[in-house]
Amino acid sequence: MKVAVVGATGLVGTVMLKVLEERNFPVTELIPVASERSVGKKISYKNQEFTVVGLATAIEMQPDVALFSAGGSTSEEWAPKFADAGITVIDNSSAWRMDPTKKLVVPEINAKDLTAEDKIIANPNCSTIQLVMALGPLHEKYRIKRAIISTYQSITGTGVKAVQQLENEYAGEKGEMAYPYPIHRNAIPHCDAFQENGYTKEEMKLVNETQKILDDRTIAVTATAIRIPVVGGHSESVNLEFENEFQENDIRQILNATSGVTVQDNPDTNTYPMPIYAEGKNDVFVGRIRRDHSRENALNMWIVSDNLRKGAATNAVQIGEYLVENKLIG
Ligand code: A2P
Ligand code: 11C
Repeated sequence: MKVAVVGATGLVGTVMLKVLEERNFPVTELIPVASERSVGKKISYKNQEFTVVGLATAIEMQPDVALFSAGGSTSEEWAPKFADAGITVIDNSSAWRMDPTKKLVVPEINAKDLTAEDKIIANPNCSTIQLVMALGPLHEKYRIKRAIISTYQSITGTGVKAVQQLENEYAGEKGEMAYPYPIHRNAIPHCDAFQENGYTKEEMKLVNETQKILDDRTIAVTATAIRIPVVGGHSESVNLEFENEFQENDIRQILNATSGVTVQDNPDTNTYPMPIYAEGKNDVFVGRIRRDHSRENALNMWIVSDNLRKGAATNAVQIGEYLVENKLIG
């Protein structure tokens, strides 16, 4: 496969390159793509050097697949141009996710919907991916009526500027601010822009993308998204109400049997998921699984995952793997 990585110099693009290499994706030629500022720079992949090119050159080089993570406006403008040239785009931005003509894919849940005709495939938002990894198999068995989510999100979700802000604040130095307030020693109840309805875009992504991926608009979802001074991954406190009765141990068993999910749940040994341990891993970790005694058929749990991996790069590469394995590209 000739593989283009658009945004190869960025936070997610860098992890995409790492994940392609780690998972031994069948890359015959790598095409790193970034803005005009970076054209000519060298990127190392499997101990070989590749030269960064611009978007138009990348199309001329005719890759089989292009993984995009260069922001929404780049995807909006360029993904259709790649697709028109017969290149399959796996897009990590929010540009195409809610477009009814595009598939929004978490491979463990809905990759089976993909066909060779899907030329722009959307990769969901990080906090949505880790959520549906746990909700998907439970919805299938017990039917989720309602989900209440509170997130504790890593600064890496905002980008390099936010990482720099936290580092400056640790060092007691002034610098550019990615957030309207200090993030060190703080919790900011504001991820992405506010919308007219009083919710943030991040909160509405959790609502809309979850319903689309689980293919059920009747699930009631509500969310509060919080930014915290953590680097390694996003955490989520999740309350679910099911239509059907369940046993706690069956929930653990179902989640443990789900590919890509690891249950870490033992209060006796202080075992529960945390971002410092999820960082650098591809799995979604679930713990603190317990019945919510305040309502019928209700459950609480805690979900943690590396937002740059399963929340972005790993999920995109897995979509690529599915396309290769099922001969939908190349
Ligand atoms: P560059 O490094 O040349 O600016 P991050 O998500 O970490 O902010 O990174 C964004 C990525 O998207 C970078 O690789 C960046 O390249 C790339 N990018 C930003 N704007 C464009 C653009 N207009 N065309 C192509 N790539 C872009
Ligand atoms: C965050 N979820 O942590 C965001 C980052 O729609 O892909 C990714 C934004 C997106 O702030």
